Amino acid sequence: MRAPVSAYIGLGANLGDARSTVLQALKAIADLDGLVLTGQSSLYGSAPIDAGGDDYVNAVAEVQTRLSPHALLEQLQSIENAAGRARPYRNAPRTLDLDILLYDQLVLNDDDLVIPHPRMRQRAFVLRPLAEIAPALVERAHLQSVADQAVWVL
Ligand code: PH2
Ligand code: MG
Ligand code: MG
Repeated sequence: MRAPVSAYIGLGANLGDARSTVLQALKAIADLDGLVLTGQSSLYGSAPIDAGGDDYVNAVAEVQTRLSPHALLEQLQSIENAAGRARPYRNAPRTLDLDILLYDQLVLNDDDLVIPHPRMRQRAFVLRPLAEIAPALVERAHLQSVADQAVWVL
């Protein structure tokens, strides 16, 4: 079996009771086989970026996992689907979005999975919660470059 590695998951929701969906998703992640939830950020409110709809609730989780990146993605998608996730168009308001941000030191460019998450360094709603739980992984210059994006601790 593969040795456990650290991975970081971005959580987001802006449809329905977003705060409770994100909290439930953190529990569902913790309950997955093949990983241990080792950290979770505060919940953050954020204005939608490149998207419409209501303000988002965002958070970042840290896991130690033996799942492969694709196996982890599959588990996260099943949690999204259980939360009623629909995909009518790109960046549509969503009941739950779970994105793999980082997986150990891996750089992956598959059709269905790109790691590190390609837009994470331009998004304060990822960098702020990630910096809360893993400050060494977030460069000050990146945080400064997204300082104009509205993100607040809930
Ligand atoms: N997710 C997006 C697009 N825009 N904006 C905020 N504030 N939070 C998100 O989680 C988010 C977004 C696509 O996944
Ligand atoms: Mg996303
Ligand atoms: Mg996604």
